[in-house]
Amino acid sequence: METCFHPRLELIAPEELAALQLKRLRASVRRAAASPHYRETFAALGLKPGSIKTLDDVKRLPFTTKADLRAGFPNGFLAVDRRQAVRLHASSGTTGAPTAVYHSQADLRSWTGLCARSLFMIGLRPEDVFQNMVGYGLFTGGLGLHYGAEALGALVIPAGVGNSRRQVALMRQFGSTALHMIPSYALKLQETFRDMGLDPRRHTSLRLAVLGAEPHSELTRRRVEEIYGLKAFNSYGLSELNGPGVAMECPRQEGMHLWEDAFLLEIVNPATLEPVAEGETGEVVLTTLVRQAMPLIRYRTRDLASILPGPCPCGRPHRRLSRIEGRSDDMFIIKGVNVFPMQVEAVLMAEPEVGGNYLIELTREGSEEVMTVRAEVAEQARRMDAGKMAGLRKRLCAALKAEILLTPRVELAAPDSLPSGPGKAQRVDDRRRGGE
Ligand code: DLL
Repeated sequence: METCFHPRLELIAPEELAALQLKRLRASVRRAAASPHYRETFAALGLKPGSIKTLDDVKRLPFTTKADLRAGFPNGFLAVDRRQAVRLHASSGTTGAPTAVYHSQADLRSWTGLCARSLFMIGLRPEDVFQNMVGYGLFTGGLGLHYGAEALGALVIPAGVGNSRRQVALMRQFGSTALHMIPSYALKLQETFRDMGLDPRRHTSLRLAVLGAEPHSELTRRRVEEIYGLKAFNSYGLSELNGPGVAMECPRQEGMHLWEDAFLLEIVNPATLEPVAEGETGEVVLTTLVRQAMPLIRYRTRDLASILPGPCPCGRPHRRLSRIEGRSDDMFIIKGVNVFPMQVEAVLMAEPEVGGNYLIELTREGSEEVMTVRAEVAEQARRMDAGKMAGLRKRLCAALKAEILLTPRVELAAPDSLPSGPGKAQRVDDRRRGGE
């Protein structure tokens, strides 16, 4: 089992990191060429794996998309004998064909190492009690950080999702000090504390939280920190690239260190696929450097982010990703204007009288497209009078107009009245075409 703090890899000198990346890239491309997908793609391009001589040569390699993974389902990307694969994670396939990701023993060891390293970085220690409140199973959030926290030596409670009263009871019975949660659920769970007559700040021993798996703003992080009285850290990953453990914030809370000894990072313009200028937002593209069962070359994540300029004061040379600003495929266009749900969230969370849950509805009235933002008010604003309510609506309309350049309808709803579940929040309900 790898240890949790790797000064050799975490504090590696930039030129040594580049040399390691090149060595690993060359090996990864050779391994990938054993899979049916890359064998065919490389052959079609006349590309010999041995011809990769510099890190810049990665640009000669083809991109890989979710559509490729679907077309290759189930075994098109498998680069080893099936018997060497010991774990499968897969997307559900409810919104399209499923995708499958295989892991070998060595892959699980290195994924666990990356998760343990990420958790150690934010201050998790063997004396901590880590309550893992995300989904186990095909979803990678649960098992990924579970094994990472165990490897680090913390006591892990595999609580899984939902059953909020039980979650609160577990926190209190076992003195949980650290939580792993999806941010929308973190906001939701405060209602359960309230219903149970408990204050998370006074009636728990919490000090750390890992928030990930869905986009959230800085203001949402601050709300979670305030509610629970802890430090919350942004954690990024995706099933195709293992899951959590791809990038995590360090205690500075200024961007997420992407583990560049395990992933080669590019940020490209999603339209031209050319690299963006330093500091500019683009699509995150990642190449696995150590994965064996299923290497992925230049995987287009669809996630939009930028690289924060300059070195991090923590000393880690691994470059820092900004918050994920949205996905190139969750942007919607209304009345010709491009809108990301995160822009709406940032406006809503800046208003203390707005609660944690909201929904954007897109409908059509005759030939007119209508955008309605339905937001729950915060518990303390439940009994707001009609005048105050109208004032809040007006403020939100104006702030949204300034942010997204069109004026949506705003409807305020009672606390805990909009649909919500323990999994990733669905923020947009687009009913403009036949209930899509
Ligand atoms: O959500 C893996 C994960 C689990 C990451 C737990 C962190 C914590 P998928 O279900 O494949 O895997 O979804 C991956 O979720 O492409 C992003 O669009 C989004 N996402 C993940 N983490 C963040 C984050 C897991 N910190 C997709 N901020 C990714 C914004 C995130 N979006």
